[in-house]
Amino acid sequence: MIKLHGFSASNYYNVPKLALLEKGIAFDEVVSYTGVGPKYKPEYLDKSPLGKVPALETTEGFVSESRAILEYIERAYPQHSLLPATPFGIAKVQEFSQFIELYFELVARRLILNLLAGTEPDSVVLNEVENSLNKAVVALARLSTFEQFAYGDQFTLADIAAILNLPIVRSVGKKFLGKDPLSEVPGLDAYCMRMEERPHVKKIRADAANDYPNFMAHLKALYGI
Ligand SMILES: N[C@@H](CCC(=O)N[C@@H](CS)C(=O)NCC(=O)O)C(=O)O
Repeated sequence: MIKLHGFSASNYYNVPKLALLEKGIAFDEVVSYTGVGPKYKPEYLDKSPLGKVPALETTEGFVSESRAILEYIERAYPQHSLLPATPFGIAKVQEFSQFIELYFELVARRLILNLLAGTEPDSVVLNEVENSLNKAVVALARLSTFEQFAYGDQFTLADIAAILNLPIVRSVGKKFLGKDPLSEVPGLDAYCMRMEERPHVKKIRADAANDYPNFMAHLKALYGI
């Protein structure tokens, strides 16, 4: 059986985890936190060269990088496809997913350490994050109306990208920018609430909440934060 290495409080780990759940593929979970190095799981670097979470263990070997893992899962297990049927539809889903990751997740992530450690961000970084998020918010409304799904009329990888990567943007916005920038995107709040009703999304959230104290204890033990 395939094994997913990582931890449930990680949004990146949850990307392939939600895909596997939605597709009905059996898998085992192997807990591995971040901070791999001499003091913690040095052998994990053989699974994921930068020590990042997630990594997927297959019968042929390990695959790291959530995007590559999704590609493997879709091709190895075509049932309950999470991609549209046409090349154009597939490209649009990938476009949306990449947009969310590059212009929202990776931008908000610049403040994740401040969020976790409860420290004040550097004002230059904060300003850059705010400007980038404001631009991305305007652009997101051009990519999707969020009337039903993020793209098209079926649940796809675009929804997985949105559901799992946008909460960090809301958290960073509320904590450091004095507002939730995403609530300015027409239809997005209602869409997110609908997605939270999906049974597998509820499981992802419950697993994340259960794992959070363990993840924080791990960070404290390893880095003292
Ligand atoms: N590009 C990677 C990013 C994964 C990532 O950044 N994961 C975080 C956990 S949410 C991590 O492992 N961080 C530890 C580190 O960057 O050293 C992917 O898509 O899988």
